[in-house]
Amino acid sequence: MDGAGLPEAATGAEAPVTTATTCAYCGVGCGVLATPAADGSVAIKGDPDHPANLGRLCVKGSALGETLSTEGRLLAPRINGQDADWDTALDLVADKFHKAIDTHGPDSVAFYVSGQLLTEDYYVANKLMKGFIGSANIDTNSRLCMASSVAGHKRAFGTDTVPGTYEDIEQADLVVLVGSNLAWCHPVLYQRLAAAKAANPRLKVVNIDPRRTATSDLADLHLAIAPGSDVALFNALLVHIHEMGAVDSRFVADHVDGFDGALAAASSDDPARTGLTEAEISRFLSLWTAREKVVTIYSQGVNQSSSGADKVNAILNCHLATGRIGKPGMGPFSVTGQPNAMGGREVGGLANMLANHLDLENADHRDAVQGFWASPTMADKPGLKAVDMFKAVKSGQIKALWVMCTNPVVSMPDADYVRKAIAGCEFVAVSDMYGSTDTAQLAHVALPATGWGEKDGTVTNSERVISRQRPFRQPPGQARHDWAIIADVGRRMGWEEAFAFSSPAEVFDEYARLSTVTRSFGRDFDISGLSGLSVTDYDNLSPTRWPVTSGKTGGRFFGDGGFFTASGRANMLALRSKAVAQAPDSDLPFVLNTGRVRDQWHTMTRTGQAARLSQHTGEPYLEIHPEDAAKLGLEPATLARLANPHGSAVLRVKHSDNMRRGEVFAPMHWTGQTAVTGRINALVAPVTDPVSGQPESKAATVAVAPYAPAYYGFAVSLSEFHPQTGYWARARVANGWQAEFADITAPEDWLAFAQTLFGIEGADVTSLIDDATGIARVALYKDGKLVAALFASRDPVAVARGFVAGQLGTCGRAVLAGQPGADQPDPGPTVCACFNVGINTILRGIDEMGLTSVDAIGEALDAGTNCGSCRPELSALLNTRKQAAE
Ligand SMILES: Nc1nc2c(c(=O)[nH]1)N[C@H]1C(S)=C(S)[C@@H](COP(=O)(O)OP(=O)(O)OC[C@H]3O[C@@H](n4cnc5c(=O)[nH]c(N)nc54)[C@H](O)[C@@H]3O)O[C@H]1N2
Ligand SMILES: Nc1nc2c(c(=O)[nH]1)N[C@H]1C(S)=C(S)[C@@H](COP(=O)(O)OP(=O)(O)OC[C@H]3O[C@@H](n4cnc5c(=O)[nH]c(N)nc54)[C@H](O)[C@@H]3O)O[C@H]1N2
Ligand code: SF4
Ligand SMILES: [Mo]
Repeated sequence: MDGAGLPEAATGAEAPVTTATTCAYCGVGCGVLATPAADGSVAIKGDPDHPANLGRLCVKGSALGETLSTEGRLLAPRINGQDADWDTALDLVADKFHKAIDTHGPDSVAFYVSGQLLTEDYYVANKLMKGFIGSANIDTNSRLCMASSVAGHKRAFGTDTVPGTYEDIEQADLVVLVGSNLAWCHPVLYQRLAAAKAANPRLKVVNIDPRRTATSDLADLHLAIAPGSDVALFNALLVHIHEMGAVDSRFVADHVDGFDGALAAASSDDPARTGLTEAEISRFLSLWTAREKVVTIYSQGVNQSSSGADKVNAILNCHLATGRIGKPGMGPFSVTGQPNAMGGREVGGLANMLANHLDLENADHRDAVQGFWASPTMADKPGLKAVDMFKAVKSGQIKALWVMCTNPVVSMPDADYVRKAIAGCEFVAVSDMYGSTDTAQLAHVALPATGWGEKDGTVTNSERVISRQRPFRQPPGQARHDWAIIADVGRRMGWEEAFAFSSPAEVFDEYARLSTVTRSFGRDFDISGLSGLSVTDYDNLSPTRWPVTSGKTGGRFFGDGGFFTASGRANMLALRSKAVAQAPDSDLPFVLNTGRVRDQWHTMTRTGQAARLSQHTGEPYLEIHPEDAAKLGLEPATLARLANPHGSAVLRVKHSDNMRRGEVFAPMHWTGQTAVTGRINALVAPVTDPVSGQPESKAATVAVAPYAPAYYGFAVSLSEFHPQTGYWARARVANGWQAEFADITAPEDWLAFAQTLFGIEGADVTSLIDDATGIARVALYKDGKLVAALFASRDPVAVARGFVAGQLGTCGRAVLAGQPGADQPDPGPTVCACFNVGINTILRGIDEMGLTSVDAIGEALDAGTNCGSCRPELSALLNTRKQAAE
């Protein structure tokens, strides 16, 4: 293949062709209709026929077409930073793995993979490591995400089974959201829930989260629980269920073990641990027992905890005791994060699992899979889990590491340690779409992978629905599919036949046929009915819920028992809440909670490209209660420095009475590329749940202090620029780039600073610099157009960001004012990213146009009428104004 091959923008340029595919982002798994146009742009719509979304999309999904630029894409393999051909690169990978295995054994190598791989990619990676290399050192970022739910499910049900479907959420009379910010993280499910609530006045929503979030807005009851104490709350619920006679004795007698022990342990727990008042707790308990149809949705506030698996089982205990599981409108519901988090669990992507929900520790299961694979060897013990894997990389035990489709230098806890570990490893291969991620930069061999829109395969969403991701454009340069890269390495390592796959359909067929072999074990995961699909059938596969056998397709699990333990009975576990693993003390007095923002996806390699998605939150921040902030002398919009023995960060201060005192929150998205001091995982200790090995990403302990810069700055430019200051954060704007920055010493010469910052030669410069007040404003013009501008002051820069960025490429004569003229009111920071409606516009609409509902705002200003992701914020703005008026 030709290294200089230029990406083709789209296939089928003559007549627009619409491809039905699945969203690249969250585990809701929405169907997307993509229509490439002749100019290379791609129109995106929700697929009305997909059961997950029925035509809806959130803001990230609807912006997918804006993230398809080939800028920054890896277009050819790279060896030590130099372009190479595929043969040389893959020979090198195969050779390094081979040598390590020959000299040090199979456990000296490792794969660290991802819930964003397609099922076909994941299947081939797992087969190569477990069946041919003969080690189980393959772990995935799902360890950071779903491992506690997997462990909880297995302990209770015998398998990792999600019993219900999305329709249960709509049919319920009570939906309890535990550690889930559904409004921002599973927005289409949130919209389905909001619509169900509007249609059914009996439906109540409880939200259990230490923070008040956009999701709390829909809740009839928000419980600001003490971090980590969920087990105590669900134990109190189990006791209450018993006291109120709400136990389903029949279901328990027929299908459940461990009831008495679980109740005894629950009775000895202390609900005061939750930090909630008795009245709050009893409101929750009575809602639960007054309604039969209860769905409990839980996510990372449950999983990412040193008691994550226990939290999961404490929730499952209550559903098992009441038999409220696997029936319409009832059940525990672990929502998955990544588009194929569920598929990865099915193929056995975790270090302690085997393919098809079989057990690595079970010799019969191993033999069956080995026989099917006709493989020379088989891993017979669990491999290293993510945190231990990177420890083994650091200690030198792992000699060759292959990272695929994940960015651990940013997303792993103790991220600075992980960066050092990878940098010091003898051999590192990284497969990614982009070459400059914090992790790919450390690779000896960087392998260009295809991305969404190019990839071809299947994913499974939170409700067990398998959907196709279909390609609608040519891969750029020499990018190849992940399954093909892995299979090619397998062949080069000597396993020609086992990795002779030539299409994703062939991989999928082998995977489905594995079910026909293993179904004798009677596990939940069985897709034998999908074996033998022709290539056309595979291409046309419509969304299908597993199991798929000759006798059964889809449905729920466990409504009539039928658990997958040896006895066929579910287990209730005896649990007691534990003290948090990381208790704050006088040196590290704050609990640091971390999570997501509405419009960014993880390490922002894709969402960071869409200017529209950066308008909602363009900079990393620290949410802190105003009283805590006042004690520390942290004014809004100043900067705070966080530190603990693992690392440090500098973040913009955001006062918020949504926070409990003593707790702070920061988003997880920023990286060495977007805000070097915003990499929050530098501060997250590698503390894990002892059962699941999942890191406690939600409860680090930190010290917080003002970061007192000599100046604050804000700049925009048509061309990309990287501030080299103590603090900076970059984001895209419609026409170029913006950056916030600050430093502890001020430049002596602002014009020279602007010159270095922007690197633009021969511009006409207009400036306004006052050394006495510390105010500096510099604008650069070329051919009569504004190409860059800089604003600095001793206090946080008070200019209208949107206005300044909007001046780029125009004559921009008024830019130095930093504000639009009186005739053009400043819309303020974006709330609705679809129609670019700012907060000031919305507040003016409420105050001056008398808009009193979210729908009225939509009618007057369009805000919230497309994807609906901002509707919770619109409603919060209405509430603020209502409260102010009272
Ligand atoms: N916009 C956006 N959406 C996404 C993603 C994204 O990057 N961006 N990522 C996807 C992925 S992979 C995932 S895993 C999901 C995650 O989806 P969520 O789990 O909903 O998101 P998080 O923000 O990580 O955390 C959820 C909440 O847990 C709360 N929490 C913290 N500690 C506790 C506790 O001890 N108890 C309780 N009850 N709550 C606690 C936090 O305050 C937070 O509001 O989102 C998916 N969707
Ligand atoms: N502090 C803190 N840390 C967290 C979390 C938290 O809540 N708090 N959440 C954790 C959770 S739940 C998750 S899921 C992780 C996510 O963390 P990561 O997986 O590290 O985040 P992503 O940015 O999604 O990384 C995906 C990478 O794969 C690349 N990529 C995209 N598509 C493809 C493809 O098809 N093939 C290949 N080879 N590469 C591709 C992208 O460019 C990107 O570099 O973060 C975890 N870390
Ligand atoms: S809710 Fe949004 S991010 Fe999640 S799958 Fe649907 S469109 Fe994609
Ligand atoms: Mo996740």
